[in-house]
Order: sequence, then C-alpha cells, then structure tokens
Amino acid sequence: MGNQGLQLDLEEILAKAVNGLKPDRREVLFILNLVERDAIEKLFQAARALRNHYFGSKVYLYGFIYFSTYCRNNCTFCYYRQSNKVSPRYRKTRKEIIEAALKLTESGIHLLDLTMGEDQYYRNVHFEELIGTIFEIKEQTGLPLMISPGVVPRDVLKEFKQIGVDWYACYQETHNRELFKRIRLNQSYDERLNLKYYAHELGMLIEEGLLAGIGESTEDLYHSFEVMDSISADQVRVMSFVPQKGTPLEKLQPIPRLREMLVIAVMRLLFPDKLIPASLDVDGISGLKQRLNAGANVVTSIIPPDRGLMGVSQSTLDIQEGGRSVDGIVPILEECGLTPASPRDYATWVEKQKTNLLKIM
Ligand code: SAM
Ligand code: MD0
Ligand code: SF4
Repeated sequence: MGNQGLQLDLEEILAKAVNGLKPDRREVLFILNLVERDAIEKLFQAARALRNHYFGSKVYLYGFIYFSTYCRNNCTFCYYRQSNKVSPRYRKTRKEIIEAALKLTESGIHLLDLTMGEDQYYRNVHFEELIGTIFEIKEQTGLPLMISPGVVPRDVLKEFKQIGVDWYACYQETHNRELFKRIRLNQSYDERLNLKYYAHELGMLIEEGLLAGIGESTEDLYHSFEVMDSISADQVRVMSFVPQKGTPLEKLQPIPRLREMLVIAVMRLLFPDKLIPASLDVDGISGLKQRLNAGANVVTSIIPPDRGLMGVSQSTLDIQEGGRSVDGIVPILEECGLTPASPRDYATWVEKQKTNLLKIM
C-alpha cells in the first residue's frame, strides 16, 4: 500500500497533534498507511510526547485473572470458543480467585481485571456467588477493579457497580457490523455496545477494544476511532489477532505487528489523555517495549505463575516463568524511561475520570 498520491505533511500533522489539534480522517488514514521507518519513528515520538504530557513517566499495571474459561459463545478468533475441543477449561474456586487476587496485589499491581468466558454456570444461577467473591476481593485489596464478563444482564452489571467494581471492559473488536457478524457469531452488535452506554450511566468507566488483522480496512479503523470517541471510552485498546489451535481462523495469516503499533500511536494522538494498554497477551514480555514506545501507558495481562491461570490470546506465554509479573516488567519500563505509578496515583486517576463522567452524562 503506502501513501502514493497522498501529499500530506507528516511533521505538520504531528506538530498540530502535539499542540492539541487532532488529526482528521484523511490524516489518520495517511498515518495508518505509513511504511517508512523514519516517518514511523516520528509518529511514535509524537505519541510518546503526548503520553508524557498527560501521564509523565508513570505507567499503570493491571493484574489479570481469567477465572473461568467456559464460554457459551463461538467467536471465530477465540481459543475458548464453546466448540473448541482442544482448549483447556477450568473454573477457579472462590478461594483460588481470592488468593490470586491477593498475590497480584502484593506484587504491586494497580487494578485487578476479573475476566470470564460467558460461562453458563454463572449466567444461569450463580452470579450471586461471583458477586460475593468480588465483594470480598474489594474488601481485602481495596484496589480498583475491572470486570470483563462479556454480555451480562443489566441488573447484574448494576450489582457489580454497587459492590465497588470501577470498570466494565467489553470489546466490539470492530465497528464494521458485517465483520462483527462474521467473527462474533450469533451475537448482537447493539446489545454489546449498549451495555457500555449503560455502564457509563451507572457511573462505571468503560474500555473499548479492537482486533488488528481480522480483515478490517483502514477506513474501518477510522470508523472505530469515531465510535470510541462517541461513546467516550475511558480506555481504548488494540490487540493483534493471534491464530488459535482448533478454531475457524487457525490458518488465517497474521498481519505484521506494525499495524497494532500504528493504531496505538494514532489512538494516542486522538485520545491523548485516555488509557491505552500495551498487552502482554500478544507477544509476551518481548513485545512490551515496542508497545510502550508507540505511546501506550498501561501494561495489562500481568498473570501470577503457579496458579494454572491462562492468558486469552497467548494462553501460557511467559506465565510459568514469572515473566508476566511486576518484577519481570519493571526493567523493561526503565529501559523506556518509564516507571510504575503508585496505587494511589492510579486510584486518583480513576476517581477523577469518574467525576468527569458525571459532566458528560
Ligand atoms: N468473554 C468476554 C468477552 O469476550 O468479552 C471476556 C473475554 S475478552 C477479555 C477476550 C478478548 O480477548 C476479546 O474481546 C478479544 O479482543 C481478545 N482476544 C480473544 N482471542 C484473541 C486472539 N486470538 N487474538 C487476539 N486477541 C484475542
Ligand atoms: C489483556 N488478556 O489485558 C487480557 C484481556 C480483558 N479485559 C483483557 C484481553 O490483554
Ligand atoms: Fe467467549 Fe469471549 Fe472467547 Fe468470545 S471472546 S468465545 S465471548 S471468551
């Protein structure tokens, strides 16, 4: 591809962005098609400058607990889709979940992300059990909490909020409805999106996310940025698609990681004061530096070893070796001139963002 025929001045676009004037559609498409090394490096520099302006050298760290890998859905990209016979299934007990939460808290993370497949065990009758577990985690850790349960009934989301869950994370993956239909089989685009509006109404913060390399066009990506803006997402993410054994997309050739890095940088230009993750779940610790250098300011998918807990797109990479830990990533942050924030820094950001939310509702 490249940008043949498009005469835009990258330095001018970046200078404007750093001064608070966001790139428009034509400029974003131009940036997403960059191929030249020097140009891309300039983009990343501008993204870092904006990140540092809003967040200094402080990075937020998210612990990840995938407490049930059972799921009623059949997303074509996902290892844990219901029909996959080869993916490991587990449902952690209340005690196991709480112990993992305490271990992560001790290690110095700033938020706990509690994630599950759309597990019928909880969905049918046991949401109360989960609410009890989360209540105890909140009491014992006092940390900000994120819940990533997929689509849940509204009254359940409300109960999560009432027991002190701060964030609802739920990703459309794409905002091209046709593509959505092909990857999130038999799921409602609107139901998923509307639940994020509802979470905001309840006073929760929301995370929206994209997959890179599932057949989206650069126009689709631009449209996604528009939707992310219109729903006022507080955290925005992109992860490269990683092919999974036993799934319909097992043989889909992954696209170069550059696409994900460009999207991270563009999101930083468009949403300079929002949270943007560098997920350890795509390339493990070896991929952390490039994501931070593209403008990310949160490290997600920190997973404690020895507990049989899995990642989503990289179910085991770097976990047992203790690489996906605070100790494992601090040296990498330092190489990037960054340092972990304090739990108080993060809690303060969350509270401030919630106050801002009241103004837009
Ligand atoms: N079941 C809930 C749901 O789907 O919302 C929670 C799990 S959610 C954390 C799983 C997310 O991981 C997906 O929304 C997707 O963005 C990402 N993911 C899943 N499979 C992936 C893959 N093969 N490659 C990259 N990202 C993947
Ligand atoms: C991550 N594996 O942060 C996790 C997951 C769910 N809220 C997050 C995709 O990369
Ligand atoms: Fe289930 Fe979530 Fe995987 Fe879809 S992405 S199959 S909803 S665990």
